[in-house]
Amino acid sequence: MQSRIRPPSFSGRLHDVRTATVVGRLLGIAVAICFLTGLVSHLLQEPPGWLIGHLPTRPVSGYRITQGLHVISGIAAVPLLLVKLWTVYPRLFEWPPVRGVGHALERLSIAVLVAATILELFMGLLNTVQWYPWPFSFRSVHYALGWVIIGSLLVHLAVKAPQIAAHWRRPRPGAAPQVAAPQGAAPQGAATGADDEQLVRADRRSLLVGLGVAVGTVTVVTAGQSVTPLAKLNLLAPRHPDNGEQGLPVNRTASAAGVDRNAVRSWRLSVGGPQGYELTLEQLRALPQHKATLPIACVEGWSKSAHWEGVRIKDLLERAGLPDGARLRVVSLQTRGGYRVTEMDRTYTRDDLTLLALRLNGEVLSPDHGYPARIIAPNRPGLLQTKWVTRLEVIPG
Ligand SMILES: Nc1nc2c(c(=O)[nH]1)N[C@H]1C(S)=C(S)[C@@H](COP(=O)(O)O)O[C@H]1N2
Ligand SMILES: [Mo]
Repeated sequence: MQSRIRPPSFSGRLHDVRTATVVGRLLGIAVAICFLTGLVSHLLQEPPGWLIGHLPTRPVSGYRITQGLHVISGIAAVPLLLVKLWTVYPRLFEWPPVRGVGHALERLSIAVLVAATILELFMGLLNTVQWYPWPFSFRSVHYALGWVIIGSLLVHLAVKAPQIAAHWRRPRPGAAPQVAAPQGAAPQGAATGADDEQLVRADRRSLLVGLGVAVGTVTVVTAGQSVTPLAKLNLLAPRHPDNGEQGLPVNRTASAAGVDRNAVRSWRLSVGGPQGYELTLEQLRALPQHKATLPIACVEGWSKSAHWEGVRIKDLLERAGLPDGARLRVVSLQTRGGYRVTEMDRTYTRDDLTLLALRLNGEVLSPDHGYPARIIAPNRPGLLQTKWVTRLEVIPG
């Protein structure tokens, strides 16, 4: 019988502080990009009061870039996180597990950070394959977890500041690497002299090269869903921008949205305002038509540019007695599922490029792309590019 519990020992050379720091820094960059681009996405989709009336419509492909980066950095974070966790996992067996209040809080913050990051990446990945098995709102939970991650990451960085600072100082020649293994249990094979230090460096280099290859591979085989020149290499991403009728993927089909054929046949566009009115499709087609080349940039990671033609929202509102545009509620013929009704900021309704599009890439909109009429606006998340539009209501204020 052993008189005391012995922590397991770890023979790997790379459970050291330096490796953890180098990998952690790369992971930190991916997380920071993910967080900031996620924030942009959230603000565009659910603008707080102070932002209403100021949502930017330029650059026109801004959301395509930020959301593309969001999904790319999120996918790259998966191998980075796995390697980071492998580097530091011996610390799970630290003995004694708690050495005081400060230490307990530090461990708790890491537990929260790791759990939230794993959940966040997992949720995000499922979202890119359009799978929402959650009983809760994906977006609000994904957003809240983002703040949990950033908060616990800042605590973690503050605690680790001394080690991070040490990383930037060149080690004395022959100095032993600091080992992140359990207290009191020097890992077998831990480097002790200059030769061993050489070995650790060689090992670390191999690990980082392997990690670089892994990150590069997952990026290159998925980024093509938003980065057109990489489209041919887009082997693993769930969406291919070239698939889908009229040269554009379909997010939700007319039948999935419960768009009723009879409703389409008796379709009218109604526009609110001081001089609100209704138009038939023929009347709408008789109004001045404008062209715009704008992308659909889906929150799920794919994006594709297309040529659109239709009537300016600006012109429709002016005709209704709203020469300065208006904040709009856009109502579609959809009968089930999300995005049936969306809101549009005044900045979009005033913009020359915001169209009620009737044509896509030279053809009349197909039913699945929103026939008879849909919204297309610059720098706007795909899920707000409402299809099957039938009513534009003015939101007062
Ligand atoms: N009415 C309605 N409009 C909608 C949607 C929807 O589900 N219902 N999906 C949105 C989403 S999430 C995207 S990415 C774009 C995709 O447009 P597309 O299917 O024409 O490519 O349409 C948007 N417009
Ligand atoms: Mo979307």
